[in-house]
Amino acid sequence: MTEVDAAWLPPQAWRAIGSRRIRVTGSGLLVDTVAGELRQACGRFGGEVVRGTGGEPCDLEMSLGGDESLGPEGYALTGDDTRTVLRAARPHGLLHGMFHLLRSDDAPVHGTFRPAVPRRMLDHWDNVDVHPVMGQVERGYAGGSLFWRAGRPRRDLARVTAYARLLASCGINAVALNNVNVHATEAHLLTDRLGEVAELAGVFRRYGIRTHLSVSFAAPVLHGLDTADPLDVWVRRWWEKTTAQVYATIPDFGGYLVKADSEGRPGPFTYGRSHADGANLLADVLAAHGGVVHWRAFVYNHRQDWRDRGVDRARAAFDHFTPHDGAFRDNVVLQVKHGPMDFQAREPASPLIVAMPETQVGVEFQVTQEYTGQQRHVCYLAPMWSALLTGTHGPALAEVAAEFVAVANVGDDPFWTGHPLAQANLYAFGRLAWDPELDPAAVLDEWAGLTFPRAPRRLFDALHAIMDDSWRTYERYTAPLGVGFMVRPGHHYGPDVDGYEYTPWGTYHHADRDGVGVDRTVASGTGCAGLYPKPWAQVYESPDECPDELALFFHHLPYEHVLRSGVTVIQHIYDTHFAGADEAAGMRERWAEMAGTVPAAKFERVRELLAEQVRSAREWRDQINAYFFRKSGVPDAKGRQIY
Ligand code: GCV
Repeated sequence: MTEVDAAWLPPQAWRAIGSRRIRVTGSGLLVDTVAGELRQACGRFGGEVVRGTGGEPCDLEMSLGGDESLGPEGYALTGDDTRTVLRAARPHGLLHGMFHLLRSDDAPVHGTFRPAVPRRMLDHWDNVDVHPVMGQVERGYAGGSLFWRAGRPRRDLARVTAYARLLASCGINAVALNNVNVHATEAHLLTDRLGEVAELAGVFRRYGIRTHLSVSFAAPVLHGLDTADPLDVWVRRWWEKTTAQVYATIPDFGGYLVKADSEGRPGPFTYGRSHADGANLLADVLAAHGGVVHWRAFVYNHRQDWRDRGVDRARAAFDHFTPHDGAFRDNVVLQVKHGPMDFQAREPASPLIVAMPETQVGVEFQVTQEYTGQQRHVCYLAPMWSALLTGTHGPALAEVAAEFVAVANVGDDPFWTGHPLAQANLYAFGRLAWDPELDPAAVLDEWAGLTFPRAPRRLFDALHAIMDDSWRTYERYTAPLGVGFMVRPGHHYGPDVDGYEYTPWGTYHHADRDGVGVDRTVASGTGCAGLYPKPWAQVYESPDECPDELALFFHHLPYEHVLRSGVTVIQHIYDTHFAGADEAAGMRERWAEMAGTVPAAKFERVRELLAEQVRSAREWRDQINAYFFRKSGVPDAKGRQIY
């Protein structure tokens, strides 16, 4: 069996902390986890762990009893070159503090640290059975599930433990185990297969991570009732009884995640009920046990007529949910994808996120790279998330989000994420969810420092050169100016400009001989621009003020329209596609120079995948350029080859 990669927690990353004399005081499961981790590190690097108070002072003191204002997960670090003191009000704070010391590699740290939001969650789209189209993990690009294989639990608890440890170290504290598309077999996880969930929850618990489950809104019907109507008394009783059993088995169970009335999933619309009715039923039932319901807002018409330009998928979630602001219980988290469409490489923020002041809103990101290279392309996503969180081209999502959620990118691949460099996206999601103000390049430094301890400086320089701007590189060679999609329907890999143009999915670019883009203005289009608060509604409405990055998301523009950059739309398309493909080739060259600086298997995997990225980027370049040259008839001002 191939050895599993240690990702960002290799033994060497523990060298500094493992050579200290450490006192750990306090008790409880998480304190034991901390002490256990430290004992292992000290066993390797010559340090020592002492438990309890009294005795000789230690050079690292970890204790409970810190200021209550630190909250359930915060911690305070003080000390000098010789002695460090870590205090927390609760054991979870000690766990986070320990990992902080690890990533700061023994440099003195001072300060108090608390997460920006109380829940930082990963959603797994893992199936129990292998789905005939979607496989073991829906939109998974890293092999099979860590939890199930071909209908049975894997019970590789050592691997799940290593995973839980990785997640805890970057600040994740909740996971949903199974796909939001809950099929027949998976519906049993809530009932007669609950034991499998309990086993996994036991592992995650040791790292301060609560376990949640995706459930089907039609679960009562799947288990014998003739309705799932949220206002039906028997339906409520069914959920009460089922949920009581869940908590009897898993006392710290997190709650339910629901995709309802979305892409064919069952939901309250079947019974003429609202999404507030549906979510509140589950919320009430869970509230009795301290649980929450994550209710997804990804509700749109996936059977629309492409001829009808009045229907706009980008408005759908806003139109469905804003009338219900204030109607959801306090333990409902409305989980909204970061953009109004579907995890494209470039979208504006979803207008819904900033339009629900009376609702707990969770922002959903996609760490799995469905539309961003499928873990065959290097695409470091932290700069994209950071821009959305801090509001580079729109409202700052971090200012309104009650929590952050992301779709996981791991599998049973020896490198966890298929592409070894995609590990950085998982790490970065956790870190930005903890602190959305972090600089993505600094997060990359942390990840690289932990992953490649004591590697030569030139490796870190190369990783920055390859990864820092890789999201923009990916954007350059794929769909231009925020128009989105242009991928192969179904699997979503590689270019197919018109692949979705005449389909019912609501994902169009409207290119014709004169121009391209979707008119979402209030003046002449779908009105989506007007759903944003000031100043963004006006900014997006005006083709002259709209950021170039979103120009074709909000406007149908003539090819000769001059962008804010001073370049025409058509020339921008040519220039960025030539540049993006060249940049991908540059990444491959830079990595080739790194032979010998990283373990051979990791080097080789990245080398192979970069070859595929270069091939794919060229294909994107040539198909997009050829398509728009043929549509517009406008030649490239620089006379480069277009087919
Ligand atoms: C889990 C997109 C993906 C689907 C996914 C869906 C969702 O449409 O292609 O695979 O389903 O989003 O987020 O529910």
